[in-house]
Amino acid sequence: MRAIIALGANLGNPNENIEIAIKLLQEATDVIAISSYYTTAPVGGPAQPDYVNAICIIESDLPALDLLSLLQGIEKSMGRERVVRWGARTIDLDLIQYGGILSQSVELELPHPRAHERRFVLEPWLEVDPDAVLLTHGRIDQILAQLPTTP
Ligand code: A4P
Ligand code: MG
Repeated sequence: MRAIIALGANLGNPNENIEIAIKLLQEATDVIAISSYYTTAPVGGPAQPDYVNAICIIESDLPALDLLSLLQGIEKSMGRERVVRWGARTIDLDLIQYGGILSQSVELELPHPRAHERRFVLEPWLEVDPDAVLLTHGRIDQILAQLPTTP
């Protein structure tokens, strides 16, 4: 199944952190597309540096919770500490969508519940898949066209 992974970083060397996370993903899974890196203004949380965001599309047969654990393992190995919700981070790996899975548990919500309102997710995703559809909200080119320009 195809999984959409959103990467974000705004501490240390964000570009390098995204690059390392993608390398680790490539070692563990089948990465089939990588977007450009986007510099984005922080959304929510306390005052914090700008982010670098990107999207990877991977192909995986793992059960969804195992894929989430894999992403969290990469975060952990890169020294991510969870301190403040929506606060600055060395690396964040979110599972945006995985095949046709709909999940509403706290541990794993699929599709990601905030993806539809986030330019920093939708723009890089559109770049690597112009026909992408967010299961809960429809075509992402149309969602993006309706979003306000400042996130
Ligand atoms: N979880 C549930 N569903 C998922 C999912 N689909 N993918 C649970 C990943 N995790 C999921 O995540 C908290 C819990 O969410 C996990 O234990 C997992 O079981 P976290 O990564 O520990 O915490 P977080 O990332 O601080 O919280 P959250 O709610 O994921 O934050 P967001 O919504 O990802 O926002 N601005 C810009 N410009 N760019 C960014 O990348 N990122 C955030 C983080 C805020 N502002 C940003 C950016
Ligand atoms: Mg997260």
